[in-house]
Amino acid sequence: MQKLFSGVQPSGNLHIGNYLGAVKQWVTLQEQAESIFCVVDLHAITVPQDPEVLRKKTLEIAKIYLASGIDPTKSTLFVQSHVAAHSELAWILNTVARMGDLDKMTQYKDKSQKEGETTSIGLYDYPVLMAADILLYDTEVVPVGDDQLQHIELARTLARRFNERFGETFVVPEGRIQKEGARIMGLDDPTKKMSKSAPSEYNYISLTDDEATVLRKIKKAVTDSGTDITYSDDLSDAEASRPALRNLINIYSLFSRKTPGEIVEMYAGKGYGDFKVDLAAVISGFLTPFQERLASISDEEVKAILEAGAVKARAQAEAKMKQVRERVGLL
Ligand code: ATP
Ligand code: LTN
Repeated sequence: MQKLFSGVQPSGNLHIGNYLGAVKQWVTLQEQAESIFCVVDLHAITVPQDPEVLRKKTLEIAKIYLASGIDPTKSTLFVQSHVAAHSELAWILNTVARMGDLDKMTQYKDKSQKEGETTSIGLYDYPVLMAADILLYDTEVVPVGDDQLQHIELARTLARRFNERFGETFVVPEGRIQKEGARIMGLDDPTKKMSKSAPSEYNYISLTDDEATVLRKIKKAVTDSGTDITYSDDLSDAEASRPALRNLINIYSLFSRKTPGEIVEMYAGKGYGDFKVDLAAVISGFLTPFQERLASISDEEVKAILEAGAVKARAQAEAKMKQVRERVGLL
């Protein structure tokens, strides 16, 4: 079986972009691969977090994995900071990574622009920690949204460089992007990806939004000029491809299993109003039962699953670290 690893940060509210771009495909992939899903709390603290909120969010993300259909009898679920090897390997990989590698990272460039001089070293080093997450477990496939591809490229570079310098130690991993859902755009700005750190709540639909909130946000979502429902694959023509509507149709399609073509047909002769009310209903049709499952999982239950996951992960990670320490020459 192929080995798979992925993770989400316990920061902000998980939105439908995170679900459609990442977690949804994990549920299918866990049937075909030996899978590890991690709540990456050490990544979250690269920007300031309130300690109480961070603890709560960490449990919430794990519950979201479970409510989405991640099965702890098939996959390993754990919290990054519970396996110390992640930090240890990140340090060793820091001595293999180069400033030139990290200076190129667009996520760092974007995020550090906002914070200027106060940007943490952790934020700069974030991709090295991510490489450590992946390389510790001989990971072959890393399913993510397309914004993470550059980080996976770094993990590949570090694996190869380490192997060349110290002998074959790490598997060179591959990123895996799902075609649809790879990039859900912001509801208030279809030129940028939906993001949980967006300044306005009208940018995203959170997985915990109730029916009324979903309807309010969808009604407020920007649309392109024009009144009829069309969908074009020609992204080179901004006018024809109508990116705002295209994004809404994609969301509709992913939650309803109807193709964009079928959706366009359903709304022939109708306007944005009908379309938006139905879209909100389709989203809530997924979210309501999802939220019921989420509410039914107790803290105790999820903590026990995470503890068992950490025990499994620690054993694998420790075996790899033994090899790494020996290769590097640590006594
Ligand atoms: P932020 O935008 O605040 O940095 P985020 O929303 O990107 O956070 P992450 O924890 O960084 O959230 O990402 C979790 C997973 O969700 C990653 O695999 C990422 O690629 C995916 N993802 C994030 N945003 C989107 C999106 N708009 N569309 C599809 N996938 C997404
Ligand atoms: N940076 C990733 C989260 C992440 C991750 C990983 C994803 C941390 N470590 C290892 C896959 C594999 C993000 O989605 N923002």
